[in-house]
Amino acid sequence: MSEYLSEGSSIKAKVCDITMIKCDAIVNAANKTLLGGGGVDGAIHTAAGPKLLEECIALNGCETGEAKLTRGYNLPARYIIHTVGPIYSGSDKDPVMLANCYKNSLNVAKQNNLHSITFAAISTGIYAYPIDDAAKIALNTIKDWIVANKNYKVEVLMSCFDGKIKGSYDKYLAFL
Ligand code: AR6
Repeated sequence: MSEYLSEGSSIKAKVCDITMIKCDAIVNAANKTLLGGGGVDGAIHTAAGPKLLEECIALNGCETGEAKLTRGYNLPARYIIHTVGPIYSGSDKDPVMLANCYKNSLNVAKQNNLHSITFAAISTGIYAYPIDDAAKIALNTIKDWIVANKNYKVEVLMSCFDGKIKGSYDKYLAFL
């Protein structure tokens, strides 16, 4: 398995269902309402239970590229970081917005002293971001964050729903 290691922090990719992962926080690919939806967002709400929606309602939505924290409720993960990816349009703003999702999610993790973080592949499903481009942006952004936050250790897992997604991550992990 390819893995990036730097002074106690790490990034790796695994085929798994993110709702089954025990860690400090999983990162959800939400929408601006934060009120649930399809894809991984729907799976997380179903697995976490109805109290998650109650907490999400009180958050009053989330802008694209930003990130907000809730408890994990019935999930094995303690917390959920909800971020909103860009709807892929091919514009110059897409990569910036997608990078902001990863950066701001890690900032929220650090602010809350969370060290093991599992990311869904933000925007690569319903929001149609090409997986290869999204994987490259995700990994470079996370690596840059790790380097810029050297004295804060994080163990990052990229949750891949299938082997094709893992293949994209592994390809770029080898070159970080
Ligand atoms: N575990 C891990 N990854 C998953 C799971 C799972 N259980 N289920 C899906 N994926 P998507 P988006 C992968 O569509 O593109 C929602 O309706 C999936 O294969 O969930 O950011 C929201 O409410 C894909 O690689 O999120 C928004 O309206 C990745 O998760 C919209 O979809 C993200 O796919 C967000 O679209």
